[in-house]
Amino acid sequence: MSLTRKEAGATIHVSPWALDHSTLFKGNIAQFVLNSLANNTASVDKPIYIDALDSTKVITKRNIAENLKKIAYILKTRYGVNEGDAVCLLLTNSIYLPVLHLGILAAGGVVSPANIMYLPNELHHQLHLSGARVIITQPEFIETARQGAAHTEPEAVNVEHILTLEDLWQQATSATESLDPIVYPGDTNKHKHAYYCFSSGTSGKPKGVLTTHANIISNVTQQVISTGNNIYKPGNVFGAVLPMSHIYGLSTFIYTLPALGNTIVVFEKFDFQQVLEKISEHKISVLHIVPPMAVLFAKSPLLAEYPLVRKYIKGIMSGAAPLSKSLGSQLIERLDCQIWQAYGLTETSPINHFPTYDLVNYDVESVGWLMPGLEGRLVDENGQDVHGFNQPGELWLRGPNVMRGYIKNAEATTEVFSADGQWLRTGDVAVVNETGQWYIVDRFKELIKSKGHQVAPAELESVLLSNPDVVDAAVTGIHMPEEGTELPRAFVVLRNATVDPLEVKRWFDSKVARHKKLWGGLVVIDAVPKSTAGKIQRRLLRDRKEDIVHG
Ligand code: 4UV
Repeated sequence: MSLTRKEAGATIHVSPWALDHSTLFKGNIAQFVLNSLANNTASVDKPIYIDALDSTKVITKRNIAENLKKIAYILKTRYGVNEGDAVCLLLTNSIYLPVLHLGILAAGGVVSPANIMYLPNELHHQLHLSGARVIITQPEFIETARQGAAHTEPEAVNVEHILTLEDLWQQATSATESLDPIVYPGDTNKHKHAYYCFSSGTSGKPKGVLTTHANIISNVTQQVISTGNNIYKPGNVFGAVLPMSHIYGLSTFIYTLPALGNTIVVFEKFDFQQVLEKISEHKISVLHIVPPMAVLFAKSPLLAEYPLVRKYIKGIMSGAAPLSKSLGSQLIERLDCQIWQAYGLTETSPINHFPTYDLVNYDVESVGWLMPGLEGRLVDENGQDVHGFNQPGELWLRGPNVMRGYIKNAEATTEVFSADGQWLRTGDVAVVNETGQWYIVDRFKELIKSKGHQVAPAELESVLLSNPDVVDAAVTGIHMPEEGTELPRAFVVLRNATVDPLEVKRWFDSKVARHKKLWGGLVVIDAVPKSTAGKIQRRLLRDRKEDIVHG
């Protein structure tokens, strides 16, 4: 089967799987999940979510169906959440979070998940763009939520309710009334937003991604088709160690796995030893991880103390950043299980490549094959199409899971799409071989992936420049293969020689969330290298060898 065709002089790569667009569910994703659960042959009392630390706490198929409708009712009638209203979630993982998420969608609301590491000003940025009037959080983040809502820069926001998930859950479970998911007739779900995750795209500060119900229904369907009877099959027990506030955990644990009737053991956070302990207790067979977690599984001596991990774990899916061949091979040897990679973007709701097309010939360094209904194109730095196999180019994508654009940012939306508006420019450099397997080999865009989280250099630069002692600044990601991650490093021009760079670094680290701190250090330079157009030449910075200030 040929996986390429020509179109107006371009080589278009196509998926080996077919997607019949006419079969895509039209409507609300909450209804889609409910229908999928109902059609699943498992008993209504089957646990879908189990609390990793207390297996008496479970959410069954029946609980999801009943409680999401009650949550929708309470949100609409007591908190005024109507169609199109954003609700900000500042929450750690729990078995209740997915039901809340689906309840917001059932009410017609839009979920705006926030990173729990955010400082108030970072939360404010998200509240400002999403326009959320309700924040649902937990006791330890109430103060961050209050301060974020009270910020006035660049503009005041209008948050009317800050409440805890526990409070909402109690109200919902004692309610006698409920609300069926709002119906989106015809093709209208192509315009109805489901959630706003944040991404810096190809450049600039984090932007809210407009993901529609149709986008996410497409991507879940694409995953269901491509997984076939592999990986996402109900006999497996999945461990949710990734945050459900990031698109990877959100999409996998809130939509795809429950829709397929799988059981998910939910960890509040990733604690390596705890995960090792709980794998045998819950007989967890598949984990979704990011590469820094892969380093622990590949190298930590702790693993030897838990021999049952090797018995129970059958497969590990890695994503959100590159997993090197050597790390992948070490995992296979140490865990005696299958290792897969998938490739996704917030802008594509999220998965574009999946490894299940040919698991026998799948190469662990590859991200697999294009998902059903997706088309890819490779374009070089001069805007010329790349032809032939194993030739690098920027990956452009077209398909039903591609976002509509960024909230209140027409300029960035125009920039991230091709001139004809048809293709999303991913900013990633990829190659594809004769078998249709894809490899992500580099990144054109500015993004730094720090432990799986997005970090936008432009955001860190603007914080640095707000310090009067910093005359100019550039931030780039330093690749740390041993740690399976990139780390943000700042290059700064200081006001004069009396300014202490360590002070500047400490000041900076107090202004940003944990994952944005300068873990890669700070370097003092004479001038930031820029192109004639004034663009920072970040690639030139990576190899600078001046003294690095840590601490
Ligand atoms: O927008 P984002 O933070 O989105 C993600 C989503 C990842 C996944 C991966 C597997 C899944 O099953 C899933 O549901 C979601 O990371 O960041 C997008 C950028 O991250 C890099 C690449 O630069 C994207 O533009 N990236 C993501 N996956 C990979 C990757 C990968 N497997 N290999 C290399 N880079």
